Amino acid sequence: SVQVEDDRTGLSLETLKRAFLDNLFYVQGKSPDIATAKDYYMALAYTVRDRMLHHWLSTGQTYRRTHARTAVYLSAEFLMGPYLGNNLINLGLYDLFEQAMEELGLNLKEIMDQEQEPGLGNGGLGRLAACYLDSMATLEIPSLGYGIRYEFGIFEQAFHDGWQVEKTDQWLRWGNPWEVRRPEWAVHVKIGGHTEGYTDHQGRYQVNWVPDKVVRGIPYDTPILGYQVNTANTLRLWRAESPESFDFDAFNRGDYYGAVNSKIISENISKVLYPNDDKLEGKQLRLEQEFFFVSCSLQDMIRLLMSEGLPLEQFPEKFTVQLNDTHPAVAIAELMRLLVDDHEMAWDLAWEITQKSFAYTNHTLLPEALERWPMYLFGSLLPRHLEIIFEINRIFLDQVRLKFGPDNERIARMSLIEETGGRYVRMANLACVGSHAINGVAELHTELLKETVLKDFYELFPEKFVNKTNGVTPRRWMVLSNPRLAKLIDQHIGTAWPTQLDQLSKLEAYVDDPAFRNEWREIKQANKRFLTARIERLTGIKVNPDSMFDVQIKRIHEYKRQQLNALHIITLYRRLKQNPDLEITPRTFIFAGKAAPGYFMAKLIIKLITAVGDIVNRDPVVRDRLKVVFIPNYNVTNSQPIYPASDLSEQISTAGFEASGTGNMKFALNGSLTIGTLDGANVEIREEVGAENFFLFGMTADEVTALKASGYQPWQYYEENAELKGVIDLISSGFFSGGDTETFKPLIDNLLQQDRFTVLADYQSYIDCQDHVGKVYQQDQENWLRMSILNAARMGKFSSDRAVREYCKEIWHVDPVSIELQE
Ligand code: 26V
Repeated sequence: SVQVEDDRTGLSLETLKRAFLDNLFYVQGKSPDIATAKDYYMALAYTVRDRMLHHWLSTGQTYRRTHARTAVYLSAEFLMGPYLGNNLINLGLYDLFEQAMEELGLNLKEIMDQEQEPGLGNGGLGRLAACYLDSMATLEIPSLGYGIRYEFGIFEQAFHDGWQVEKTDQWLRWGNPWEVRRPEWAVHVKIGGHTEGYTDHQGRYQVNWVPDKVVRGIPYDTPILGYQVNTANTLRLWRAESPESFDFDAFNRGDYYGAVNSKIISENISKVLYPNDDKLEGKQLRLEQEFFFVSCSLQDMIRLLMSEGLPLEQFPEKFTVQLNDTHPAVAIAELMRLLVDDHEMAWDLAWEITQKSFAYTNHTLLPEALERWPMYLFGSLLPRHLEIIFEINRIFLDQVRLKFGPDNERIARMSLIEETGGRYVRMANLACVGSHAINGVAELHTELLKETVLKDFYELFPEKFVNKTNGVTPRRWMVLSNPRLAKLIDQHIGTAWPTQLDQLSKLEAYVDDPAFRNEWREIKQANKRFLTARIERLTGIKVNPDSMFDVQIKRIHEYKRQQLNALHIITLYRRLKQNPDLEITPRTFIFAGKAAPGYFMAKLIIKLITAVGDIVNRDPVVRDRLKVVFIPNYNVTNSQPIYPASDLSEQISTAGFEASGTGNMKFALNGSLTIGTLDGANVEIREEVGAENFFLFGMTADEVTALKASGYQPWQYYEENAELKGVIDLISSGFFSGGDTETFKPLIDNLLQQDRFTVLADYQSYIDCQDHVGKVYQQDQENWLRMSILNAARMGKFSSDRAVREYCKEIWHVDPVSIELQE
C-alpha cells in the first residue's frame, strides 16, 4: 500500500518541502513569488514547530500521569537566543532541513538569520537560565521555567559618534512562532491596598488582603527540547493584562477613559526588561514585575498540584524551586501568604513547606547589586507580605539570639529589615532564611560569599551552603555555532561528546597528529574569515584574518575592566609611534557589549574604545598591524560566530568581583586561549586545562583586599611607571578626542584617584603577560595550536549538564523521567 506521510510530522525530504510550502501558503498567506525572507522564516519555524508538538504533549502527559517531581527555575530573565537552529539541532533534523531548503533554492542559514531573538535577559544570569533549561531537557529532568514575557527585551545598541545609543527591542513585531498563549490558565495578582484582620468560623485570627488593583497574568508557553531525546519541557512566561471584570466595572460607570487607562497601567508590568545588571534602582515597577511573575507562578504550581489530586502539604515533594538570584525571592513571603491566608494552613507547617521548597543561587558579590527595597515602597505594594516578613524576622532573630546571645551588631546585620538610615527590606537575607540551600556559582565565589556578604548566614546555617560551578550547553555553544569543529571532533572521538563532554579528553590523543592539527588550524582560520566578513558588513572595518583575534565580549562594567584592555591597545600604539619598525604581533581587538543606559562610566569606556579605534585604525604608521573593532548590539545571535573565531579570550576582571563568568567557558571550549585573572571560574578553568595552557596575570582576590586595606594609591603606579604615564597622558591630552581634554577626564580622574577595581595596580602584570602572549602566538605557533587543542579537550567539566546533574543530586533530589511518544 502507498504510505502518505502526514504534512505535520513526516520527515522525508519531499514531505518537509511540501509542509514548508504549505505553511508559507496557509499560515503566511504567501506564494513563493511574493514571499519575503521573513515569510520563509515563519513558514520554516512552523514546519519545525509541528515536529515538536508530539514531544511536548507526550512530555506533559507523562509528567502528569507519573506525578513527576519537578524542578522549577524561577528567573526574571531568560536569555534564550534564537530558537530555530537550536531546535533543529536538538531534533537531529538540521542537515535534513538544510537539504530541503537547498532543493527549494533557499539557504537555511540565511533563513535562520531572520529570527529576532527573545532578548529577555541582561547577560550572564539570564543566559545561564537558558543553558540550564537546555540541559534539564536533555537530561530528561521534569522541569518548568517561569519568568516574564517582556514586550521589549534588552535594548538594541547603536552608535552615534562612537557613543552608545539605545533603541527599543521590538522582538514581537513579526510575531513569535514558538509560543502558545494559554488564556485558560490565567491567574489574578493583587497589588497595593491594605490588610484587615478577622476571626474565622473556627475562632482563628486570619488576615484578609484588600488590594487596590488586580492584574491578570496570562501564560505563554514555549517548548524546550532536549538533545536527541523525546523530552520537551516548558518555559512559561507571564504577560500582564487587565482583568476583564475590572474593565466592565469602569464601562458600566461610563468611565471609558478610566477603563482604557487602567488597562494600560496593568499592561505596563510586563512591558520592558530593566537593563541594569549592576545597580538596584528602587523602582516601583520593578518590584511589581518581580511580585507579578512570582505570584502567577506559585498560583500555577498550586493549580498543577491540585489537578493531580495531591494535597497542598505535598508541595515540596512535587516541586523544588530554584531562585535565580533574589529577583524572585519575594516568593518566600508569597508562598507563606498563599498557604496561611488563602488556604488557612498553620504558620509552622507553612514555614516548613516553604523552607523545604526553595533554594537560592547568588550571582554577585557587588554590594550595590544586592536588592533592598525601601520599606515604605514594599509595604505600599505588598502590605500583607511586609507583615509576613516581620513575622518571619521576629522568629528568625530569636533563633539568632539563641545561638549567638545578645550580639546586637550581628542581629542588626542579619535582620530582614535594614534600619541604618532609612528602612529597607533585604532580599538576600530573606532568601537565605527561607531556603534550604544557598549556592554560589564558582568555587572562589562560594568561598567569598561565606567570608564576606553572607558570612553571618554561613555561621548560622553552614549546612545550607554549597557550590555549583556554572556551565554552558555544548549544543548551542559548539554543535550549532561551530559546526566545522564539531564535525572534526565527531570524526575522531565519535558523537557522544555533546551530552558527555568529558569525552573531549579523547582529543588529547591527537594533539601531535599532524593531519588533525592541520584541520584544527584550518577550521579556526575559516571561522576567522567568516567573522572577518561579518565585521566588515556590520562596521565597515576590514580586518586581517591572519592577525590574532583578541576578544573581549561581555557587558561593559568597570569591574570587568575593558579599560585595562584599552590601556594595552594604547600601549602598543605608542610603541609603534615611537618605533614604527618595531616587530609586533598583528592583532585585531574585538569588543562587543552593552552598557546599562544609566551607567555613565561604562558608556564612557565604550566611547574610549571606539575613539582609540578611530585613531589606530587610520594611522598609517600602524600599517594595519593593530585594528580595533566594536561589534554593535551584542546578543546571543551576534555572539555565536565570535567564540569559534577567537584566538585570545579576555577574562580580566578584578579578582574577587566576577562571580563565575560563562563566556570564559565558551571561548575555551572553542579552542581559544585565555588571558585572565584568578577570578570566578577562571580559577577552575586553569586547574582543568593546566597552568601551562593559560595566560595568568594580576593580583589574587586576597592581594586586592590587602592592597585596599593598606590604603591603595593608584596615582603612585602612574608616577612610577613611565609607559603607563605615557598612556594616561596621551588620553588626557585629548589625542583620542579631537583635542578635547574634557571628554575622558572623568575616566582618568577616577583611575588616578579612586580606581576601585585596581586597574593601575594590575597594569604592568597585564602588559607583561600580553607581551608573552604575543610572542607565543607569533614565534611558537606549534605550541599555540597544541594549547588550543588541549584547552578544548579539557573543558568537560564546564558543560551545563554537569552543573544540572549536581543541582539534581545535591539540591533538588529530582530524577530523570524518560518520555515515550504517545499514540
Ligand atoms: C542584577 C540586578 C541588580 C538589581 C537590578 C536589576 C538586576 C538585574 C540583573 C542582575 C544580575 C546581575 C548578576 C549577574 O548577571 N551575575 C552574573 O551571573 C553569571 C551567571 O552566574 C556569572 O557568570 C557572572 O559572573 C555574574 O556577573
